[in-house]
Amino acid sequence: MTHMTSSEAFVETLVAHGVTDVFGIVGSAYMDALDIFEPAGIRFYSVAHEQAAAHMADGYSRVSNRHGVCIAQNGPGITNFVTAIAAAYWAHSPIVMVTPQTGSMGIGKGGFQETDQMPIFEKITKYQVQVNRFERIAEHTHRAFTLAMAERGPVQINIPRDLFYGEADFNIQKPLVIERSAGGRESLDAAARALADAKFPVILAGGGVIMADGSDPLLQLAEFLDAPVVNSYLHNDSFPASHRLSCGPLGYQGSKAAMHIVAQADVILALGTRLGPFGTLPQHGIEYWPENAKVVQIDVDHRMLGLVQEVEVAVHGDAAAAAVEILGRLKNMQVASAANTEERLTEVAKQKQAWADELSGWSSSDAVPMAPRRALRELENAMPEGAMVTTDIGNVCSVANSYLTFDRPNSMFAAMMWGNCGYAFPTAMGCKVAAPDRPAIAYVGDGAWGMSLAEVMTCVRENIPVTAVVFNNGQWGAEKKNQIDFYDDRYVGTNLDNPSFAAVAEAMGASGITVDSPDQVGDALRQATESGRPTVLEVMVNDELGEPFRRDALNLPVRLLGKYKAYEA
Ligand SMILES: Cc1ncc(C[n+]2csc(CCOP(=O)(O)OP(=O)(O)O)c2C)c(N)n1
Ligand SMILES: [Mg+2]
Repeated sequence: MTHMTSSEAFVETLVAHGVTDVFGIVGSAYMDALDIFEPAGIRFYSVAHEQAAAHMADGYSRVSNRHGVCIAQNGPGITNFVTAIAAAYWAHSPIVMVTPQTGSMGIGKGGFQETDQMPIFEKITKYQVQVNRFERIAEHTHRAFTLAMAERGPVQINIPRDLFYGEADFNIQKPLVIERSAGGRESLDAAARALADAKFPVILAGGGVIMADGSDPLLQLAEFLDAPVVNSYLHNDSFPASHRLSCGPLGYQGSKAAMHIVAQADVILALGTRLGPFGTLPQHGIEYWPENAKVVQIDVDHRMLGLVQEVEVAVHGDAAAAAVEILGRLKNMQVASAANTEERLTEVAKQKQAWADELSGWSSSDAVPMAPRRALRELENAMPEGAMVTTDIGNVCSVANSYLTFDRPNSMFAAMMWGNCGYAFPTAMGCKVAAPDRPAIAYVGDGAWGMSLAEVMTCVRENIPVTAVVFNNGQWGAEKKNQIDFYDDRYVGTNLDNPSFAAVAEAMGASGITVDSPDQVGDALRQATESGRPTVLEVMVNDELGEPFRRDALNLPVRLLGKYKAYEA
């Protein structure tokens, strides 16, 4: 026990948990703690909007597997976090969100900047705690850090602002690391049995593989079985793309090779994935999910087991540890698929080649301004070594899924199932802070860029050299596609009239580059990522749009009232 103030105890707990970077906007509610961040070895990154601070914490934690921390002023500063915390929840990011609150003597009186800050985050956090006495600030903060990592998601520590003041004897605990197990013995046995008996096993590698640092065990298991590996939706970095067994991602704008291969599986090992409903929807007109295949699902969160798909075997375990255990068992078993390895590998190679050829055919337009697919192909070809790519929500960003290939984990950071426009740029900023030696590149549509561009100022001020690739097609394209397909080309709110985003970037003190022809793209990307400066690379593309997100979820309009009759399909 050491005698200190509660602000000191709070900051010392951050230090004990290895915190070196915190994202937020200054506020009087926590200024007493903020004042000693610097001598504590903590850098405070001041952003333009609190949503960006939480996205930065998200990117930071996703790339580094460390906690991301964000903080803001009570009331409006905290409510500005909501969208980003929801995104982090679905990305399983261990974020500690510190939410100073109205002072404890004023709570409930409707004073300044007061709202009940706990219910707002109830459904998008793994754990919430309100500090009830200043003497408990270190204990509660420690608990929040522990559970953010153990349950893999955002947690909230709510601190009435007066509780940053006070003196007491505090115990600053060191981090409690809770080891994950491989799963129960019987379910691991059953998993190995199912894989040993499989004639065409396919591994579906999810985000859990990356979070568990399981690349190596997965590789060994896949190679032992010679089993093709497909990535779960938006986790294109869960298995090395250049590997002979890699087939690419399932889901929206994914790889046809992956789909045709998974369709042939009699056993699917779903490793570290909840098998989200969005990731197995039909694509490219292919109903690829093999309804009769046995599914062996491994997830560290038991609530995800069997949630979306009926599964034959459910293993409640860590993806890496479970892969090791299963491989150990398989080595002592008769493996049925060993009898047809050559056939299976030939089929995998054939499907991969067919998809590569088809995609190249789709990506060969010489149009100026560019066809989006050509732009995406040029970017893919020029992608720098070790790049971290974040992707936003929009038509071009979604089509990018076919053109994002990685050989190392922790390289792709999509908006995942929250699907919010405005995710990619601040998330890339957080990635860059966590991994300054790797290029950070955000793919963003021009509509979504309007939500993001204020943070270019943050990049300049805080020296965060991120490259934003802005696909300028003059439209909120993904939604316009729905108006084209379902609403007879009635464009309401989907056309954009943009300024020069490169010029806007220059005015903010960053670099701005505009390209409109395919031969300029590679050089521009290299220039941007090698410059060491925050850069907005504005890519002028034509208005071509890929298949919509949710054709399955829209109906043709029916109008019953006479005055709306002309608005029928
Ligand atoms: C915060 C938020 N608002 C609205 C939407 C609905 N939405 C999905 S895609 C999209 C259009 C994106 O347009 P743009 O960023 O220009 O990319 P494009 O589709 O043109 O490639 C919109 C508005 C969303 N996903 N998130
Ligand atoms: Mg657009």
